[in-house]
Amino acid sequence: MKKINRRQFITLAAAGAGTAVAASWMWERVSSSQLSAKPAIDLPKLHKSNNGLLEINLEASNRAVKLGDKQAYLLTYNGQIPAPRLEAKPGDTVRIHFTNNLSQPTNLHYHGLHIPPTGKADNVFLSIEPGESFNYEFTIPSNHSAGTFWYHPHRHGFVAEQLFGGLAGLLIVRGELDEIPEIKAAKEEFLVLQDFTVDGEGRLMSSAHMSIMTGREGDVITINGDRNPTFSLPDKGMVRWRILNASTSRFYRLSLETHPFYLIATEGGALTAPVEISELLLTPGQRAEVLIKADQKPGKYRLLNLPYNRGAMGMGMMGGRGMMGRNNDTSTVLATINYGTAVKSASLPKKLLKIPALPKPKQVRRFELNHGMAPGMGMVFLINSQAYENDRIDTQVKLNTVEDWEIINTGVMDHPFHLHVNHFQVISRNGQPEPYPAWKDTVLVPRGETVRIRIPFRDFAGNTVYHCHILDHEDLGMMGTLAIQE
Ligand SMILES: [Cu+2]
Repeated sequence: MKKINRRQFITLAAAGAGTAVAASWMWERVSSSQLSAKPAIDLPKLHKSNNGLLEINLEASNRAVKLGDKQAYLLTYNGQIPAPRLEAKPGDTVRIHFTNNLSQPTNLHYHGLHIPPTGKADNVFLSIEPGESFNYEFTIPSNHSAGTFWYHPHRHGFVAEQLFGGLAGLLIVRGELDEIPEIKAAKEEFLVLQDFTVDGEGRLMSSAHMSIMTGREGDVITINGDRNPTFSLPDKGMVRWRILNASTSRFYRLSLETHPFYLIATEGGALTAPVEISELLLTPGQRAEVLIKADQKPGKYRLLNLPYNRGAMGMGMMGGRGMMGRNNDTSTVLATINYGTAVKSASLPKKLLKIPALPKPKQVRRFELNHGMAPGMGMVFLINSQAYENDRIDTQVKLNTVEDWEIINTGVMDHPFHLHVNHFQVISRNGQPEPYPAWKDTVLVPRGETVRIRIPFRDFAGNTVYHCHILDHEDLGMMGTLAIQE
């Protein structure tokens, strides 16, 4: 990884101090009388499938929770931040008895799962009203990839607000990747990255105060609901981190002091071989699995979030609070790594799993991402000059075909493009071939750039969506309906 130079160190130290001051000011005014209000429910944090069935009750509600070492009132699944982790295997049935005790309509999206977009499965067109229940049920295909998937609300118009309230949890599919000996031997950790903005009483800030156009970012970053948690690494051993960016809009550019990451899986599952990287950029919605070798001096190392500029609306164009660019020029410390007791030296796997090349398709479609003004609506975010409408089919494809989609960002901000139901491979960025194959469900399309992806539409017909995973942009129109036809 890159060495941090002296100037960056000073910036880092200053940023750390500033964050601490702001955070203590923000958290101080939580009164003790609120601590007993609506206690969090004490339910398991992990639910595993048993005899081919994963069955749970899941309740979305506003709860008092511990966020870092303070009290906050967030939107939760089963009273937990992050939501309980679900684990299943290919071939398992998943049954979720879902109750909406929020004050808004909601639903569940099973992000990254290759399951039907219809009925009681990954159906984002459902609207579950306040007080209503719905029984989700689907089967994970027996040939489904192992990987780090997740669940979160996807009721159009409320997605950003509900994610920002905390509604997100991991959904792990265990399979072939987990059986590779070197990976099996590694210590496994799950990192759910979220950011929050709450007022002095620990209550969520209303969206009116948020930078909706740029995409709201919280002042407090948490990993698994903690601020700057410590992870232990077995000395000379290896750790496997499974990282989810569950933030509404924030990008994370992760770097671990003096340690490279060995990337072994992206959103759709395993790579063909580990890829050494010094930094890991994760946009909202993206996941990555990395191995870290604890092969240096025992001690403490910091996991840093390096600056990243994802673009912003100009002041002249928008004006007002919250329309400004983000303060993205400083690094922050997200976690601390501590070497533990010595174990025997671990080695990296040489090979992972196969990724077949997809046939070059005849059908190439173009999707232009941009924004504009709509009469009566103000700023809207557009795909091919259109804002999302729920009764319009934007794209029709045939089941069991492969297509190339060329996604062109002509706007002033970066947009992570997400497709439901089917994984895809990135073919090229600005005409440059992708260096290694990978299965993905979310790809960053930086401003001014063009990304070509290749998608096999397999197994499931029905309507679903593609959209920007800066969820404020999605709610403000940057989504389209895809009809997959038999
Ligand atoms: Cu966007």
